[in-house]
Amino acid sequence: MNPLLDLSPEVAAALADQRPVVALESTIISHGMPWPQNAETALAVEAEVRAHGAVPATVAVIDGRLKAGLSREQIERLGRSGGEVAKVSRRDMGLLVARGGTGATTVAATMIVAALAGIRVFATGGIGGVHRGAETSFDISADLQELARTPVAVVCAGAKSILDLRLTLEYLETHGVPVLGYRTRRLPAFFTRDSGLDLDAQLDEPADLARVMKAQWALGFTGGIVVANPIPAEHALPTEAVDRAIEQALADAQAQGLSGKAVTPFLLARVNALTGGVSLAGNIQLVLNNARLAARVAVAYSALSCASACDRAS
Ligand code: PSU
Ligand code: MN
Repeated sequence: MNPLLDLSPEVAAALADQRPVVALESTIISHGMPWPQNAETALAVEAEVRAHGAVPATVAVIDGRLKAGLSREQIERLGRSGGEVAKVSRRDMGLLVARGGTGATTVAATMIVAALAGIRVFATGGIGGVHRGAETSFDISADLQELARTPVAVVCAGAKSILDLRLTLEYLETHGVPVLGYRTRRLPAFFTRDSGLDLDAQLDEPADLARVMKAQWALGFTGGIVVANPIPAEHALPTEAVDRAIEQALADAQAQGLSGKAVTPFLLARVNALTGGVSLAGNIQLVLNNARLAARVAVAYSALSCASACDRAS
């Protein structure tokens, strides 16, 4: 075990017994949603994971320590601090640990901690990606590079179309990251079920997803997998309303001349503000939906791993 990493007792016990565990990120708490819905959602997501047979491990950096499994107080601290707490991706981790600081982990940093802990499944809302205009800004989320190198399956509702979703898929293809549609052949676009972009693979059962994970890592590949799980139809938002808010948010970001790690949190907050309660409700529902699927995938993956360990033993 990495000496910088602390597992909560519940997560440690589950991993020791090879029971299913699902990692959860914390930038979605600090930068993805407003207080108090952010902390309420994080706790509801943990409950959803438990209700479907897995142990939740919410990840953050607290006082210079990597944490897999947070207390309610720690989740509320991240929720209340909102955008004031550091947003931690791969390049920020060493610095924060050295300073003994506290921060919320992005998809990339959460994958790193999950892999250190031995957790193979991770649920979130949306991943980062290639930003629109990346050909001049070079703004490509470190989440994509992490997916290329770290062996964790990330269950998400695709990505928000604040990004260039077509280029995001191209980038993932170049880096050998499978994007598996759960009961869909199209990349979902977070608030909406269909970005119009085709995927190569549709898988209809958690066990099918677990078998791909197992095969991928049995091949010796070190990278991750994207599981794209569309927002439930009854919670999807009207495409036009989302598109309008996103165009406005992008224009506002450009007017402010933002760059670097500030871009995504600004766009997320702006889209939330422009679409109001409707998008927040959809956002909460899609995260719960991803937590549910991730728990089922973790259960199926544990069963497979146990079965093959038992094969070897006999
Ligand atoms: N997209 C969302 N909600 C989020 C994020 C992205 O719809 O909360 C967060 C995730 O933590 C993701 C991060 O890993 O933003 C990506 O930031 P950047 O684009 O700066 O890599
Ligand atoms: Mn960026």
